Amino acid sequence: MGYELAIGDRSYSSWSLRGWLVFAKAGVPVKTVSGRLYSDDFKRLLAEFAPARLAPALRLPSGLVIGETLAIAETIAERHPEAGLWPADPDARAMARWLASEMHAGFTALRSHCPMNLRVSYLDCAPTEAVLADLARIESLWSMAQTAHGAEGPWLFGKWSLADAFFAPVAARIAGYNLPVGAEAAAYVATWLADPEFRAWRAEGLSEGPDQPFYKRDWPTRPWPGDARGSVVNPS
Ligand SMILES: N[C@@H](CCC(=O)N[C@@H](CS)C(=O)NCC(=O)O)C(=O)O
Repeated sequence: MGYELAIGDRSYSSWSLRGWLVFAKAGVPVKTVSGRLYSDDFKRLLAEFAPARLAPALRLPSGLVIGETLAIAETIAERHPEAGLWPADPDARAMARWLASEMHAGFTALRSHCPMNLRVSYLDCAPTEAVLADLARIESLWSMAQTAHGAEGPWLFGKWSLADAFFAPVAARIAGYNLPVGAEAAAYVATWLADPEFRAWRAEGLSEGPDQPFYKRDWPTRPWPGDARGSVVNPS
């Protein structure tokens, strides 16, 4: 038996995206089992992963079930050191753990005003002061990481790391809700929009059935800001 990961809608479940990226970026095979959020099927699916109670939930080859994305990420990093999921440099690794943890625990204004929705992009979501404050904090964390450790590539610590997994849905929100960010942050968002694994996840989510009414907003929309070939039309 290999790894089995329970996930929610690919279009809406930001934590499922993070959990799945851990495997996709590590190149570790995983069987994903998905259900649509708010459905009885989803409740039945998660019941099979009890006592974990939210998506993503991971069943290890031993049969042990693990809940919480941060624990899943740490577990796979520990079991597959060859994948280099955390930065090799100890200072960079400490900072990457900080960023992932701060994302896991915070940014509630952004998360509630702009729930991840990979099916639509809004022109203007009327961000509140609290949302703008969350964005400013995120930009300062990204800038700190990239200034200190980002010289070797477009990710937060140069090479892709678990810190990036935790911020993938944030990048998707900045794109999806047309949130105002500076040039550095916009470039990081563009990196995610062009990322092959992110694009494959998003494409699969588009065919998972009708839109979930919970995520519908009345704001004006625009096309999703990434064209079919992966280049970014308008990252901000
Ligand atoms: N702290 C959890 C959050 C997981 C979470 O909120 N998952 C959502 C989907 S994105 C869920 O399962 N919602 C179903 C529910 O609330 O019943 C983690 O890090 O994994």
